[in-house]
Amino acid sequence: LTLNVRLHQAISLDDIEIYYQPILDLASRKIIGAEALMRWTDSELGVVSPDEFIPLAEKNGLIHKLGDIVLQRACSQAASWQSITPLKMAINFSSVQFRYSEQLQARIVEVLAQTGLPADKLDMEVTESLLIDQESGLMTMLAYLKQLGIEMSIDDFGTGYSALSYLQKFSFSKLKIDRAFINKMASSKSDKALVTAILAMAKSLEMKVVAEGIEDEQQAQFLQSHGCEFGQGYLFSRPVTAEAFTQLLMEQE
Ligand code: G
Ligand code: G
Ligand code: NA
Repeated sequence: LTLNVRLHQAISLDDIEIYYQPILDLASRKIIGAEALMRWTDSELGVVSPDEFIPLAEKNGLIHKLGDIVLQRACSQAASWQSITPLKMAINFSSVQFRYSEQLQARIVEVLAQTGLPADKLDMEVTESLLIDQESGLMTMLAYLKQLGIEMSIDDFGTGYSALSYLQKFSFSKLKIDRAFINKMASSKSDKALVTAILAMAKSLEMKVVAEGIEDEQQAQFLQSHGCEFGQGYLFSRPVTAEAFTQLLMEQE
């Protein structure tokens, strides 16, 4: 209950911050994108992880408001970063946000217009759970957003149930390999085999791949040599404030 009340308060006091983690082209090691990640430090509770407050927000409906804050701020930030480098902004969308799919779709179109961010610079990250209880309008909506130029990505790939061919039907053009697999590649032959197989299948279906949670050079090299084009992880940078991210962009130009 406390957390619930504090979260309402955090939203009205504008206490939710957005951090940005660079997404790199593994070959050139240049930043080609950013993932927007919510951060909340409560004056009494301290740092509250999104793993804690997002599931709560999905239950009490605050996810719609939170999602809108991230959408608005991250698109506005990405629009201003275009003058430094043409990066894509990856934003996480909860499956719950798609329950009001018409409003969500309208709001995305509106925010792109307001912020001036080109549609092809927005990357929507959703999880496989979105496709479980697919209502009829979902496929139409995803196809519409894709046709605007928005990239649709599947997050945490490998933890859910989707087949790659199925994702392709739903207009997804990119997948993010869950960091649990990347993390275990060095110690687990089967995880390494799984990652290799995902990369091979993604290639034959012409889907782009981002590996998450890259923490060392060995992982980066292995992934790159097996056809993974993009990467994200502590090896390159942790999620940082907008100011720090701007600095990273300036340094590479
Ligand atoms: O940043 P961190 O690893 O602590 O995030 C934990 C989880 O919270 C991740 O699964 C991430 O996708 C999720 N998360 C972070 N920011 C957002 C957001 O803006 N929207 C949604 N739906 N999930 C988010
Ligand atoms: O589920 P999602 O992909 O949105 O998760 C992103 C989360 O992963 C963020 O909370 C971010 O802080 C975390 N993260 C990003 N890079 C790394 C990494 O290299 N190692 C670990 N352990 N976590 C990472
Ligand atoms: Na994500």
